[in-house]
Amino acid sequence: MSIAVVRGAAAFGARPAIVDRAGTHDYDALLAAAHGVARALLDDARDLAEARVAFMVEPGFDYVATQWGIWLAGGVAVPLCLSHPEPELDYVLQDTGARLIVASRGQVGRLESLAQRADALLLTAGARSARPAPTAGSAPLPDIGLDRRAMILYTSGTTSRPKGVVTTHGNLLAQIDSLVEAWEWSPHDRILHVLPLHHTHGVLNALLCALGAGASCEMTGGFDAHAVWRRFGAGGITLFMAVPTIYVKLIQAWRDMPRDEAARVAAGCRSLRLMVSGSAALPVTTFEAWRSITGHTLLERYGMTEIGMALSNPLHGERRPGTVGQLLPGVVAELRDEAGAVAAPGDAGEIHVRGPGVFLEYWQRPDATRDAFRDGWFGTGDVALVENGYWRLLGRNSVDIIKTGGYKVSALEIEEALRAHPAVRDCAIVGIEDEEWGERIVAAVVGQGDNVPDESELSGFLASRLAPYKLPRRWLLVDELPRNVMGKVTKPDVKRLFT
Ligand code: MLC
Ligand code: AMP
Repeated sequence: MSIAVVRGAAAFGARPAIVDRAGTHDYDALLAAAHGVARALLDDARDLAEARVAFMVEPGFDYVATQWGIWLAGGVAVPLCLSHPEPELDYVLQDTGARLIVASRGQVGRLESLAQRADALLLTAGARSARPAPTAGSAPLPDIGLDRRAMILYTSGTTSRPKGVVTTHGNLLAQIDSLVEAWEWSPHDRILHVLPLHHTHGVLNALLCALGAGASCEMTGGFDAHAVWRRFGAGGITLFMAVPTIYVKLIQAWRDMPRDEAARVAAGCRSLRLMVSGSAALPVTTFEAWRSITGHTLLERYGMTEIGMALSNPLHGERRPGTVGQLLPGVVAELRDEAGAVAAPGDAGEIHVRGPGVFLEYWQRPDATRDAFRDGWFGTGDVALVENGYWRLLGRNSVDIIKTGGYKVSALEIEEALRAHPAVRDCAIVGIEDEEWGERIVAAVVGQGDNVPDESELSGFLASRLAPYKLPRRWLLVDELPRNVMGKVTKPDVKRLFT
């Protein structure tokens, strides 16, 4: 899909594709707008030939028209995060070398100086969507093979700066096909989409699967607990996907509602056929509370930007809380011990994955790409075991990766940013367990000389450099960081400072 989604869309013609604040848009309108975007991007060129095109557009029709337009023109789509401060956006623009940027009217102002610095052409989204569909006389759009690069999503990891995960059209097609089959997507589905559109959960699972199946995707803004409940209450939604934090927030909001309203919105959930949780561990208490409120048994699944989705509880059959089910169609995975040998049945090991959905490379990081694979198998860094046929995640093998609100954050990236503050001699960032956020980011800081860092000063300093979801939520000033005999900071001891 990817480009295959775009090619397949003509068959869905007048069916509703996107519902956003401006109204309902059918597949024909989406295709016409995407062609307009492609022509504008191509200008006189025949093929963007995998040029990276960064775009910053709010969820809705223009976002999708831009994404599809980039693909039709032969470009690589690089969605920018709406909440990123300038330095993070600048990093992505520099790293991808994007010379074309598309921004919605509301975002153009933020991107002007960045585009200048990147020597990139800045186009306005939406302005082009009113253009007529291609006429018979216009040059044909390029023919895009499935082995071509399609998208770069930035993901934090064990390096201090985020890496660009490159997927081909073929990778995306495999990832989408797998989920459309497993979760039985159909043109009769209508998903309520509340996730950010710079990560795989929102882009692939919720948006592209819907459009690949000819279903409708409602995107009327980001996440707002009351708006979601109101929408459930109005009926007509068949699918919902979210991270555990969203379910926790929905449960909190539901408990605070007047009882008659609570009963009404919960009853509205009857129109849904599937509610999915993923991106972080779903607490069993949340699984149970959700079932008692809505009657729905959440389907928990496991995936990663680099591989798409790999494991899922069944659509039909028992969904076992605390597990991520079984292998999805087309996915091959095995558990390996620390020495790289396949783990004995019943033993824990690191999940290794292969298959057509596995990404191509980290953008311009051949060493990182090489290190991530062992004999063609991608090492996820997640440790699991198989228990009575169901896979159970046990944790990650890096303490420097934090999952907060479903976002993956690198402790090393925050530490590096914080050490640039003149009042900080040293620091350690860890994630501590949290009912609402999964993990909450906290910081232990050693001051420089007589300079005692002030918490709000440090927060402000980081906020101008890092995304809001990467900011520490608690601060502790310490004389020294706990270290082992080798002098290395011991993160488990840092965590204990906060309990
Ligand atoms: C925000 N806040 C946090 C926080 N994020 N506090 C602690 N920890 C965090 N991580 C605080 C803010 O400072 C603010 O506080 C208040 O919460 C509301 O902020 P917000 O930004 O308005 O929050 P909200 O919109 O409610 O965001 C929560 C969320 C969001 C869950 C909707 O985090 C989100 O969209 N998460 C999804 C991420 C995602 O898509 N991950 C998928 C990655 S792909 P105050 O005091 O100002 O009120 C992947 C692969 C796979 O993982 O398997 O899917
Ligand atoms: P990302 O790099 O943002 O794509 O996040 C991928 C990571 O999210 C995986 O490596 C896991 O650590 C985590 N993850 C995804 N789904 C689940 C789940 N159901 N339970 C626990 N962790 C999950």
